[in-house]
Amino acid sequence: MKAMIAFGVLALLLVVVLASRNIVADWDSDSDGLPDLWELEYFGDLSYGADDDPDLDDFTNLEEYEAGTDPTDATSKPRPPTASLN
Ligand SMILES: [Ca+2]
Ligand SMILES: [Ca+2]
Repeated sequence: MKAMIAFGVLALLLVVVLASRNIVADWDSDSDGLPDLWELEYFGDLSYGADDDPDLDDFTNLEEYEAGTDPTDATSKPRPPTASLN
């Protein structure tokens, strides 16, 4: 019986930890559409916004975030839309 309770508590703790990790990963304290962790990883602070383009590659931070490219490296940018022949 004790083992089952211990297992239940452990399972509950695991769920809480996993849920909080997701919340932390998506946390956007300045509400600019860019998760804080992403901004801190690339810029070291939260000073840039979603529409800024600090590496001047013509893609906004939001576009780079969604594409998974480096917003501080002009050679790392989302794939340009392919031209379609009509
Ligand atoms: Ca950019
Ligand atoms: Ca870039």
